[in-house]
Amino acid sequence: MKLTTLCLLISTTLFSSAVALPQPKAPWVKRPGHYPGASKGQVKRAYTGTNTSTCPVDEKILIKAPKKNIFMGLEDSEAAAVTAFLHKQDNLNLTAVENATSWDNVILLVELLQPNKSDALPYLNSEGPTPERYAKATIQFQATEEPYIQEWMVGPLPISDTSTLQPLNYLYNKGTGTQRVYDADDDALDDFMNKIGASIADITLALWNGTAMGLDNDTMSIWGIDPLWHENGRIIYWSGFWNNPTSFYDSSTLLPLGLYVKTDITGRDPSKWSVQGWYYDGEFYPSTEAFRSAFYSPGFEKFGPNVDGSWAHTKQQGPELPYDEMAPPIPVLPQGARYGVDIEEKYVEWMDFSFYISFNRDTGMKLFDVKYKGERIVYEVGLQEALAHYAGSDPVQSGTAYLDSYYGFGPYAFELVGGFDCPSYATFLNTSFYVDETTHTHVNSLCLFEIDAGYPIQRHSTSQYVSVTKNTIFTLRSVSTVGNYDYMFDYSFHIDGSIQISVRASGYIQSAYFAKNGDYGYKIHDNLSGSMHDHVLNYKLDMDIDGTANTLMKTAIVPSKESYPWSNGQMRNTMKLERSFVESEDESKLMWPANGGAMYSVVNKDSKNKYGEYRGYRIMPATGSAIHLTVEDSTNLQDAANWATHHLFVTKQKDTEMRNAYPYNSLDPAYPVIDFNKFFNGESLEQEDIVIHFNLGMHHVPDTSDLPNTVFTTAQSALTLLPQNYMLNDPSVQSANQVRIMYKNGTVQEVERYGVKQPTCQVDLATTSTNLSAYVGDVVVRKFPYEPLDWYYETDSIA
Ligand SMILES: *[C@@H]1O[C@H](CO)[C@@H](O)[C@H](O)[C@H]1NC(C)=O
Ligand SMILES: *[C@@H]1O[C@H](CO)[C@@H](O)[C@H](O)[C@H]1NC(C)=O
Ligand SMILES: *[C@@H]1O[C@H](CO)[C@@H](O)[C@H](O)[C@H]1NC(C)=O
Ligand SMILES: *[C@@H]1O[C@H](CO)[C@@H](O)[C@H](O)[C@H]1NC(C)=O
Ligand SMILES: *[C@@H]1O[C@H](CO)[C@@H](O)[C@H](O)[C@H]1NC(C)=O
Ligand SMILES: *[C@@H]1O[C@H](CO)[C@@H](O)[C@H](O)[C@H]1NC(C)=O
Ligand SMILES: *[C@@H]1O[C@H](CO)[C@@H](O)[C@H](O)[C@H]1NC(C)=O
Ligand SMILES: *[C@@H]1O[C@H](CO)[C@@H](O)[C@H](O)[C@H]1NC(C)=O
Ligand SMILES: *[C@@H]1O[C@H](CO)[C@@H](O)[C@H](O)[C@H]1NC(C)=O
Ligand SMILES: *[C@@H]1O[C@H](CO)[C@@H](O)[C@H](O)[C@H]1NC(C)=O
Ligand SMILES: [Cu+2]
Repeated sequence: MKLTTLCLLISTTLFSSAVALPQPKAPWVKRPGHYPGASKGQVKRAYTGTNTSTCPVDEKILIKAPKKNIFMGLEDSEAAAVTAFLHKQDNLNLTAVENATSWDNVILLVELLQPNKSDALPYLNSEGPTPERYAKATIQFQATEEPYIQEWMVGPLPISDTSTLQPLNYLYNKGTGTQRVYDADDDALDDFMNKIGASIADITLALWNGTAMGLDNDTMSIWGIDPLWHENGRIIYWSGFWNNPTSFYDSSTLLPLGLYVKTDITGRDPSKWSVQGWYYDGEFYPSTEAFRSAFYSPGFEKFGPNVDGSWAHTKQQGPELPYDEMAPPIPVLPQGARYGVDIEEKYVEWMDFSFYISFNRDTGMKLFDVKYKGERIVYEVGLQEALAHYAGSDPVQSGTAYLDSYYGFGPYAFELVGGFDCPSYATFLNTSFYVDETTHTHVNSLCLFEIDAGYPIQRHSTSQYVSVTKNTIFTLRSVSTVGNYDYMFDYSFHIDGSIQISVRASGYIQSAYFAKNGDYGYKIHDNLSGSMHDHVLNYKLDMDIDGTANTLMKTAIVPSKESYPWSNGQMRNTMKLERSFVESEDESKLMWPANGGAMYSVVNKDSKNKYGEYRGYRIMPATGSAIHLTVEDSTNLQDAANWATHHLFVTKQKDTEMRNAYPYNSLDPAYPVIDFNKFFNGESLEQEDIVIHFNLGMHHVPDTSDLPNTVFTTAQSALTLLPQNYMLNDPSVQSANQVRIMYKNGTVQEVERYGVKQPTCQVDLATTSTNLSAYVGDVVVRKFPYEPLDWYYETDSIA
């Protein structure tokens, strides 16, 4: 399918007539080598300037989506109408967020309720009506001794006399969309922790010449585990002392001090909260008095702090690299964008691919209705949850297992930096999310771009010819900075029909104090341990290969002993293929086999190619190492993240199993609102609408190279969807951006460019680079009361 729906071409460049100039000789510029004794370096400057016309680099192709994007999210006005509707419901007893205390009921979220596949698919196939629109509202009820979160369904939209408010339960296998909240009183908790800090100020001053007691001149902070522990019916919060950064650099997670306090914060009356003990250098002290008396006893060993400094700062430092004052290579679009975008509908077409983008608070971007050559291959693909499970000798590292959709990937998908995060010529799209009765818009927070892979997709040489095909990749990218970490999410499309789904992590590690932590991390700075942890990021992948009746096929590659009619009665040690199918949910929790010894693919058994093989898409672990959570039966997580136990899973698609994780599961891990294990009830998976749930991630054992920030090189993981017997050949042969050079006895006889001309126009790089002074951050619009014209700038971060 070409860009058939093309309706408008915008060009921002002017064309002038071409003038042929004499070709200058390539000059050589003499430069000194950087190292003593190095020979004089030479830089070759090549000019190919034969055409003074300006390249149409800014040309974009605007297209119109074939259908309205029913997955995109609520319009500002819809979210405002739903918010107002909720405030009118007396039984909800809501207080406007701006006036609410921790004892008032508040709206946490108003968002589009993702339509059921059973309604969306007929619509996409033009066999059914537009699904009715509903909003999902998340409300925190806290005007009570036992606060809880409850999910509601509001609709149909637009709000009218027929719109209703109903509890939203069908998505939640706990039975109801409700979750107890055990930390509603966060301001009171801050006060409580500050009092604890004050109670041992003599010790913090003696140890580190500072305090953590809520004063402006504090030099330390106290924070700790997530999720909270539920210990014999009590709510336990372990927290640690951390030095504060001394500049704007966000280095707080690199500055642990090695002192930890255990508190019981059960219930809503802070006067009943208590200190349960202290931990320092391998010793547990059951009370503040016990800790103080040990501290003032002779022989108490005191260790130094971790102190902020340039070692923790991401600025240029150290000797300059050779030639590094020069600009590195930059890509340009010599003839404008080669993809079409419907900006309103967030619909994209590139080469033979098309897809819709959706965006939500919990998990950021998702793709729907991904088609290749006009046929749907993916109904839905997107992140479900991201786990960072730590371990350590101290209770804070040991007790930490972040489930990041609690914080949300949407709210932290900040504006991307043109020329750094994405090529400056990328198409940037905005995203929006609802928080505190406002809609925040992150401008330029998704980017779409084509780029050369840096290596060809095909080549072959003989004594007569060489043929090589360019490898151009089309990528959709977003980055979410959830606290200390920056997750970069990519969906990359390739001209061989494959799609790569990847995640990379950078930003600050969460580190540990070094004392007694050698079994849990490398020592990476004066008093610092790198705190080992597993990142496990779960994705839902709902492929539809030639319809929804699909099966997961396994082609195992196994060693074997065989005798053949021609082997003269001898057994030969060899290998062979073993084909099988994942038959039911009783056998659908899967591991990638050792030595890459099996290929899994989604096939339709009713759809064979002309050679009798099933047409399908293979699911292949790509960059990095495919992992699952190392910790077995995690004490921190209990049943909150049962999707982390294996590499991949297959389940039968159900409207009631839209998402396999719930953002507030971590509030009560033993009683999760969505328990992924309950998806497995023995149902047949043969020729059913199946869903793959796969994990990306890495075992992260930070070393000195994680300072000041982790680099994407170490922390990345990907999975590739590859056509397998899907077409009758490799479709990249369709690309005209290949060359065949015929030669004989050292003489070129023919250069076949398949009609593609080498661009010769001029690019003024000054006009193509991003104006970084125009970076803006978040744009916020109030919903209650709705004030669309009175917007303002405000950027959130997890503090
Ligand atoms: C918050 O309270 C103030 C003072 O009572 C009131 O004027 C204002 O309207 C309230 N805000 C909202 C959004 O209800
Ligand atoms: C409604 O909420 C207020 C606090 O905003 C609380 O004082 C009151 O008791 C609540 N009413 C009911 C009926 O729960
Ligand atoms: C989606 O499907 C479920 C299960 O059949 C049903 O209970 C629910 O009402 C449907 N949701 C909408 C928005 O139609
Ligand atoms: C302790 O901190 C105070 C205030 O920040 C500072 O003036 C003083 O020099 C520090 N003392 C030492 C020994 O570092
Ligand atoms: C910090 O501020 C408090 C109260 O203003 C003061 O008593 C204390 O001396 C200050 N500490 C330092 C180290 O300056
Ligand atoms: C801890 O850090 C201090 C400086 O802050 C240093 O003097 C001390 O040697 C360090 N201790 C260890 C065990 O590295
Ligand atoms: C993104 O939002 C900004 C600010 O509201 C607006 O000016 C711009 O046109 C939007 N861009 C797109 C591609 O929608
Ligand atoms: C091959 O090229 C060389 C040098 O150009 C020439 O001398 C020779 O005759 C050529 N051989 C044939 C078979 O064309
Ligand atoms: C010069 O570049 C322009 C713009 O790309 C192109 O249209 C034109 O054909 C080029 N002229 C020559 C002589 O290559
Ligand atoms: C870059 O953006 C800033 C802020 O919007 C603006 O003031 C400036 O004129 C822009 N510079 C150029 C070269 O467009
Ligand atoms: Cu990490």
